[in-house]
Amino acid sequence: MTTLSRRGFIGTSGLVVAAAGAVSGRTAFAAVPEAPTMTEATTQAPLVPTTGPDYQPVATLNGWTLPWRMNGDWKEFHLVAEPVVRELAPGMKGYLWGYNGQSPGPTIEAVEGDKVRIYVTNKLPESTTIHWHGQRLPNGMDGVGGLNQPHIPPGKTFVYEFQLRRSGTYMYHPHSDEMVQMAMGMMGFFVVHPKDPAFRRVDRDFVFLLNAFDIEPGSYVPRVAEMTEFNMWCWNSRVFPGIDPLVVGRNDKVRIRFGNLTMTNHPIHMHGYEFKVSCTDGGWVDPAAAWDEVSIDCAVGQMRAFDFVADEPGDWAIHCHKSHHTMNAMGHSVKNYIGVNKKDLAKRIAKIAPGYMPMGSNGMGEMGSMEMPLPDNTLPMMTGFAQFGPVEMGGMFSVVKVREGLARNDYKDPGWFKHPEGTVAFEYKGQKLAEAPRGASPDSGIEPTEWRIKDPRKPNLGPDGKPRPAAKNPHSNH
Ligand SMILES: [Cu+2]
Repeated sequence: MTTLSRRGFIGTSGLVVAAAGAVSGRTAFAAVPEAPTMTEATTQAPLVPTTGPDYQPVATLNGWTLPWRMNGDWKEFHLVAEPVVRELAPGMKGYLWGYNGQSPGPTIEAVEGDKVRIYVTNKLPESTTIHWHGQRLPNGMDGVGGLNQPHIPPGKTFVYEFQLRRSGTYMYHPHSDEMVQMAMGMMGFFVVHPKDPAFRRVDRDFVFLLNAFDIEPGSYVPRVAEMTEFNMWCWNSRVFPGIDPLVVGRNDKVRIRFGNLTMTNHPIHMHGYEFKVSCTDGGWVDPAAAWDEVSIDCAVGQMRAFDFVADEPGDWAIHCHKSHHTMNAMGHSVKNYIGVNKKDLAKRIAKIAPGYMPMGSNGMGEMGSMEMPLPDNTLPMMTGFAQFGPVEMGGMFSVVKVREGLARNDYKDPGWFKHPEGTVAFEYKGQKLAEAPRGASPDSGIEPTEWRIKDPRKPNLGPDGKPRPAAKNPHSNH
C-alpha cells in the first residue's frame, strides 16, 4: 500500500502531485516515490503525522512540508532540483533555482530513529548534490561532490540513505557549484522530531531560512557572484510585506527556528518577550545553560531555535536588527540630505526635469508612504501598511500575532490586533506646551514632512478606520 501522508493539506490549494496514478490503482510500488510540487508561495498547513510517533509538525513560513511514503521501514522522499519562479512579495518574482517548484525547497520532517531514503533528481542545467547540514550519517551520504560522491549530472537521480540518529534542527543545500546554487536559492529545512513526543514539545513550531539575493531592479535573475551588496534580504525567499505573520494562540508554547545561508550574520530580534535558545544545529541546549535574550545573532551557516510562552497578546514585530536588512531594493549611494534645504535647487532642476522631487531633507520616512514610479519587477525600499499607517520596512521583517482563543493548528491571519482601550500611545492634546529652554538648534528653514498615506492596494484609512481626506500632492511643489 502506498500511503502518502498529506492529511494536513486538506483545504490548501497549492499541492500538485504529478503522478496521481502512483497513489491509487497500483498494488506494487512505483520504483521511485512521486515528487509533489508546490505552486503557492504562501504558508501551507503543517503536515500532521498519520503514521509513526506523534509530534507537533512545523509551520514553514511561506513554505510547505514534503509528503513522504513508507516503504517497509524506510521513509521515502523525492526532491527535484530545478529552476523555479518564486514570488518574493506581490509585485516581484525571481527566476531562481530550488526544489519541487519553490525556493527554498520543502521542509523535510521525520522522527529520531527513522530510516530515510531521499531520492534527488537533477533537472538543473548543471551537476548538483545535497549536503545534509548537521546530520550524523555515513561519510558517503554527506553530499560533498567529488569528496563523498560523484556529482549528480543533469537528468540523473541519486539516492541518499541514512538513519536519523539525533532529533533537532537541520537544513539541506547543494555542495556542488555551491556559490552559484545557494545564490540562486537552493536550500531547505530539515527537522527531526524527538522519538519521545513529550520531549521539549511546543504548541507552535515555525521554521525559515535566512537567504539573500542581488536582483537588479527590473531584472529577474540574481547576480550570483555578489558577496556584500545584496538588495533582497529574505526569509524563505520572501521579503516584507510578502512574509506571512507567525500566528500563535495566547499562552501557547512557541518555538521559532531559523538557519542562515546568506553571506553575513543576522541578529534576529523579537519584540514583546524574552526567549531562550533551545536548539542549535549542533543539538538541544540544556535548559540550565540557556539565558534570556531578546535578540539572537545567527552567524553564516548556523541555525538557532528559541522558545517562549506567548502570554502577551498583540502584534509583535520580529526582524533582523541590521537596519539595512529590513529594506528592499535601495541604492547604497544615497546621500544624506538631512538638514539640506533643496527647495530653491528643486525649482531650478524642475525647469529642465519636470516632476523632479527632492528627497531626504527630513529623513527618508516619507518614502514609506509615497507611491513612487518603480521599474517593473522590483519592490520599494520601505513599504507595507498596518492599521496605523505605513510600516516603512522591507526585507527581513514580519509580525508575531498573538491572539486569544485560536484553535490548535489554526494559522489563519487574524488581522490587526484590537488594542484594549487606553493602551495605545496617543497624541498630547492638553494645555499648550511652554517653549522649553534649550540651546539653539540649527534652522534649515525646512518645513516638516507633509503626512500622506497612499497604498494602491488598500483603501486610504486613518487610525479611526475611516477614509482619510485626499492629501495635497507633494509632487506639485515645483
Ligand atoms: Cu540581517
